[in-house]
Amino acid sequence: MLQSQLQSIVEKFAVSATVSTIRPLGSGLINDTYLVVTEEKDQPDYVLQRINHEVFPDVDMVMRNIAIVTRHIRERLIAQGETDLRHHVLEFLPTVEDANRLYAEVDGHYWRLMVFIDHAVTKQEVNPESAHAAGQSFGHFQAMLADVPCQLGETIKDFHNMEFRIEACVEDRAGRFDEPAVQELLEQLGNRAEAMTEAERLGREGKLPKRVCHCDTKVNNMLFSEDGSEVLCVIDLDTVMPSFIFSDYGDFLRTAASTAAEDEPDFSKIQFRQDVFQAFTKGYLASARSFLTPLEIQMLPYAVVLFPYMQSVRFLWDYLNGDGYWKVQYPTHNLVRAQNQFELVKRVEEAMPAIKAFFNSQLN
Ligand code: GN1
Ligand code: MG
Repeated sequence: MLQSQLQSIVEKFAVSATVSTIRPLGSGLINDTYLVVTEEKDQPDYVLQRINHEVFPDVDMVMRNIAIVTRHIRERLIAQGETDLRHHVLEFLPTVEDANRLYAEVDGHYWRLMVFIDHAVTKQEVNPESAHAAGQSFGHFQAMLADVPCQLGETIKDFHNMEFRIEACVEDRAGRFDEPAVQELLEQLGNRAEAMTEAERLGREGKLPKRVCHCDTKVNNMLFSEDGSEVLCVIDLDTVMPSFIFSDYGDFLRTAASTAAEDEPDFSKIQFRQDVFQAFTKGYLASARSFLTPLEIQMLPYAVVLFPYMQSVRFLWDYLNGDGYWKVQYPTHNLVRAQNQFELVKRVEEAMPAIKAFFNSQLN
């Protein structure tokens, strides 16, 4: 996009600094992101982002959730005595037209502007140390939001609803249902469907609460201090919504504790990393244990299986329906991903005695 176009979008927001340049930032696939550099030394730079409203159809809901969450976190941090708020919570700017609105619509596209957090780095690599930091930060994020007074919206409806994800797998728009590999996977997934939908049943019985979750807990969704020693802030808040707490605990381990990428076709490379699992769990329990119910804690091992299982079902759904959601590089790419994630389910099942033994050692 032209500088002048981007500049005029920035002008829709209540920015007092003078913009010097605007340039692309990062490599995110979902949203388009730019760094807005300002001239004044005492003014921050900004991040301008176009929100992908195909993935997030209700932009207003996304930004309302983010407003509630960042305001609540800011209050919590102030109460904890934090003085450097700029580095510890995202700050979105209102528009010039409406001080209560955190996004602007321009030619059918939706934009937002936030303060750029300087002196910060992201990490792509997971090791026990960063896994521990991630556990602690995502647990702390949930803990700070455990008493949000307002109801948040579901920015992607039924996002982590296992019953819904299984039911969706009956559609076969691409006509791939009868392939032997599909049938085999469906049978194995079906054998576990009852066990994997336990959270929804317990939720209906009023035994398991939904809480504000991040719902995209990856190591690169946290900002670290420049020397890498401290997590400053959890970022990428589009998927923040009510969910069972398993979303943030289980989905991190799905990617971080597997020795192979989620589309690795050589399944013999898939192992479950006990070191990452243990470090992440220790960090998570340290910050989340105080607000979790006994049942939530007791079910954390279930969450470790649930997320590779759910991702296997979601990839298979996309394969059956013609690969409209995840980009594919070859025709069976989504099938391979679904099989890969199911392989991880089996590795986690094998590791379950060790997983449970570790929990016992931590909780007693
Ligand atoms: C999507 O694009 P990315 O990596 O942030 C998906 C996640 C899946 C993941 C699997 C909004 O996340 O739920 O786990 O792909 N996000 C959405 O690769 O569907
Ligand atoms: Mg993301």
